[in-house]
Amino acid sequence: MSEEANKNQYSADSIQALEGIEHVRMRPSMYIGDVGPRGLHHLVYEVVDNSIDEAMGGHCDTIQVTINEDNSITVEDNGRGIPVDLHKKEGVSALEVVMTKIGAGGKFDKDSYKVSGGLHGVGVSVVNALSDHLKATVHRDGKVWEQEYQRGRTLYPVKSTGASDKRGTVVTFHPDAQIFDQTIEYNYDTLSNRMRELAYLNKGIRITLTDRRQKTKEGDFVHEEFSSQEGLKEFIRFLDSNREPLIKSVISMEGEKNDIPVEVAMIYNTSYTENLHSYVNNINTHEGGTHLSGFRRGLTTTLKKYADSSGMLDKVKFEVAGDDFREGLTAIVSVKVAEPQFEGQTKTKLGNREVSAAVSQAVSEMLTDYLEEHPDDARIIVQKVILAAQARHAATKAREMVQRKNPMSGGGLPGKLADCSDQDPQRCELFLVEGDSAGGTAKMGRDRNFQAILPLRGKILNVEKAMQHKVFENEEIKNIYTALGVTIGTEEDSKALNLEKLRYHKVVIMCDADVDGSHIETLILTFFFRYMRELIENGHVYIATPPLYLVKKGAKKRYAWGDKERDEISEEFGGGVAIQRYKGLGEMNAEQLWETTMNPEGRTLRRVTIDNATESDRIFSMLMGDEVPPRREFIEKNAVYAKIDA
Ligand code: 0RA
Repeated sequence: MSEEANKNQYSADSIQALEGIEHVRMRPSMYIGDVGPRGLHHLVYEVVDNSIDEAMGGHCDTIQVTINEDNSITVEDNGRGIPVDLHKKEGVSALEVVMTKIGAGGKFDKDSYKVSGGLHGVGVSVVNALSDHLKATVHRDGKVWEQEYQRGRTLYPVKSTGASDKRGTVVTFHPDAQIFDQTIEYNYDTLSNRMRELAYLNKGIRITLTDRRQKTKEGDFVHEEFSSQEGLKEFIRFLDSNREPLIKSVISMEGEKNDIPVEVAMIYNTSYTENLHSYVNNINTHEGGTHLSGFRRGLTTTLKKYADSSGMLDKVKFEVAGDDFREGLTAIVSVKVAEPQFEGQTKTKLGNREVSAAVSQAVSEMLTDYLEEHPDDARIIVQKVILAAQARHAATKAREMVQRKNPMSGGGLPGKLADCSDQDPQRCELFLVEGDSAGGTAKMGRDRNFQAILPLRGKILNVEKAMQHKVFENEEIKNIYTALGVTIGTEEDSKALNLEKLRYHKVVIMCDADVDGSHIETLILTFFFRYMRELIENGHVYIATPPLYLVKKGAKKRYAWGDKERDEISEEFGGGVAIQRYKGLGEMNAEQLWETTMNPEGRTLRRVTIDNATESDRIFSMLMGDEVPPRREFIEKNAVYAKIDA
């Protein structure tokens, strides 16, 4: 191509590219979900996914992720390097096309096996458009090539800057504060959890994470390395590290059915909770979908067939149903789908019909073999299933009690509930308050138009260690169901929560700001997590944050939520202040509680989110399980809050 033609072509295409970039910058949420912390971290996943693809194609084995001092991120791999030669159709370097053409990423490399890609699979050009600066460096064919960009626009054509004996791609980007106006600060734990997860999901790849903003006691940068030889098998052991296994080893399989790669790993433990995690193209499908229903079906039919033929069900008088096969089960299903259709509220539910049968068949084959080869384990599993069925029948009775007492079915509201007068759930708030005395203060301090109070007595039941029927028989828990107006069981799913008649759209947990309070808060959260997860997923659950101190000098008074704030106020007041430390809600009078914690004008409510269900599950099983030492350490670090968005 002559230089002139090249130029013309370049300008025509570059106009299109700019339109794409402008669109991304105008509507970033369409591409990355949101512009809060979630979207911010999504940028990293998007870039890492490209390297994962390269690794899955067998071209690289190491991906290094670095959080730099200025919150820019560097992702480096030792793959083939993004091609830098002329892209015939576009008339510029292929590197430039990948980096600037919105939508080019996925279609670029047709021949290679390409199924990964971020949640929206949008490609690195979107990251570029949303970064105030990005630099791409490619080591390829003995040379180093680079190009830099500002808000998605090239700063200069791709150039070679010297020789190189390496291979690979390095991308460094700095998120644009004009787009991410809440924060551009990366959270180490969030990235660490995701990199660990990716290492388990893609065995054999080494992923390192370095935080150049933080140093360890030894003076090194905070750093972790993740790699897994056994993949999902190891992931299961990690997830269940705080639970007691019921069978000796993790059951696992890996294969391809109807061109769909399927990987499954599972184990039974002695707990009563079902713990299923599913992934499509490395994306956690929180809302499940066809792969998960395929797994359930395969599991149920295979176990049922085995149980029937073994004669173990002969003397069982009650019906054994689907749910019973999953009590104490921890499982991961991971599939790769070429054109995934994501549905559901958060677009994390797989819709592709063909996947269901593929997973179901894979699970049946895997499990049939396992049961035949491990008759002892098979017996233990079937026994557990029978016990679960028995408990479920007891629970059904207890649950019917919960439902009968529901206000909509005429049973009346709990006596301890101080309800609000407004009838519109959208405006109404329910405060769950620890103890009768704080409950009394809250009743006096609230705005009774839209705020209701439900005092809970002392420590509520630890649902992590209780069988289902015990949970439904528990007074405090029954009160929560009744007050909220939610019922259990829909046509589709006997365990699903029915939120149609939810009476309050904000459910606020209000506990003392001390160790006991945080324990109670964790117990309540555990209950919501295990029994009312939809309530959390729909954004209805909040945590109140009462102040820790009252700083006073003469007529001046201010509340403080931390030591630093306390000292700052004290300094502002010129010293000589009186400081009151609030040990509990009960020490505040009604007016103070209103002012600081309940009044929508000045309070801080933290919405509880499940941004990582896998990690939340592990944490709840640790916090509430049998093993005391890790729990103590964890509560002391107060990291429960790490799972909660401000
Ligand atoms: C397409 C073709 C080739 C490499 C890549 C894509 C590639 C992309 C990324 C993104 C991050 N790291 C990457 N590494 C490689 C190379 C084709 C060839 O060399 O024949």
